[in-house]
Amino acid sequence: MTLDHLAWTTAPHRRLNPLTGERVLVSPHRMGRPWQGQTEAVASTTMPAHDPSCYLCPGNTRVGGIANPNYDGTFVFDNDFAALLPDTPAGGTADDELFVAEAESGVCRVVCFSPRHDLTLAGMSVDDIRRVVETWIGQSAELGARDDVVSVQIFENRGAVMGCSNPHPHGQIWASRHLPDEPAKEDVRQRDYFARHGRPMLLDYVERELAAGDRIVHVNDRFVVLVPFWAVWPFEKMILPRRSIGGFDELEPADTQALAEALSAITRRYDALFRVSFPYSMGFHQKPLDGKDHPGWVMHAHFYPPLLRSATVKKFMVGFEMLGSPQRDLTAEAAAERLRAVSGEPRPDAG
Ligand code: H2U
Ligand code: ZN
Repeated sequence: MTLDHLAWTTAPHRRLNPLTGERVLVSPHRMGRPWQGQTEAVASTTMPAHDPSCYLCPGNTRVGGIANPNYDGTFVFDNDFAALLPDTPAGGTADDELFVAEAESGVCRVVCFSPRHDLTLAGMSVDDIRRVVETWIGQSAELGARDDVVSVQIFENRGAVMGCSNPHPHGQIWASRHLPDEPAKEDVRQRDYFARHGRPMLLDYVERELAAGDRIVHVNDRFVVLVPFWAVWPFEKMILPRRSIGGFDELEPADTQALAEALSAITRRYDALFRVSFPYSMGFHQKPLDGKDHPGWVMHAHFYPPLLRSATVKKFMVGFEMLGSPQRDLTAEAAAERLRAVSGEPRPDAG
């Protein structure tokens, strides 16, 4: 039996995330109340282009005593407080199924997106964002070539509400010996789908979404920005390629440019939604970098923003969500509609 479109826009239901096997409870009947769409004024602090107390600005000294160069594009350095260390001795518990631990090793880096302290991806030009993508490509290639690295996890935490300690535009890279749990789940599910259909899951998914249209937020000739059918966070989005690209090493120059354009559009729409510099955690999932073929893998970005109704009302994952499964009232389709309705143009105050 199929759940018709009308039912899933009005009646409580569960949606499956085919990438992870996890479900989200959707309760659209609770959205009966009219949409408020508040855009209360949030004190906007003007930031200097260079902050002498910022450890990421060019020429400044970091906590460990090392000075940043006077960089003028992107700048990458080894995290001074790395969560993973390259020289961890191998080992682990051998035969106790209740106390399982194994050594983990890796490399953690920080990527400054711009020398400008007061910019964000949304405020940067597409060409400058393209340089960030090129930096990710280079880092993924360099770290992925190591024998002791299988996973290169590229991500950005934005905004104090996401625990980001510094407004200077930057992201992180954690490269590790083992595939972490999220990409590991996606690996199993994409592998299984490919074995059964002979096509990558996410390529089929993108084609079906483009045909349906109601969860699409932005499209260019190489990438699609959408609110996934199984979105958990109110305004969760994904960037998906329109052809089979497994990882950063497979991006052609035109893909790089188009990915930068998609990143610009996604972040600008976020900022426009509640007229605030929108907080989120974002990151890319790509194939394991173990030198093997992963034909079922399609690289993609996830954007997980915590805001629910306004610049200050955030979603909490508590109660049933902690103990049962995540839940949302606003459907993915309604979220996509709101994101389409706002402009992807720069904010007037963007740098
Ligand atoms: P956030 O993206 O969560 O704000 O983290 C910034 C990173 O920068 C954080 O991982 C690192 C922290 O360890 N850092 C340095 O490597 N050197 C410094 O001087 C301060 C912060
Ligand atoms: Zn700075």
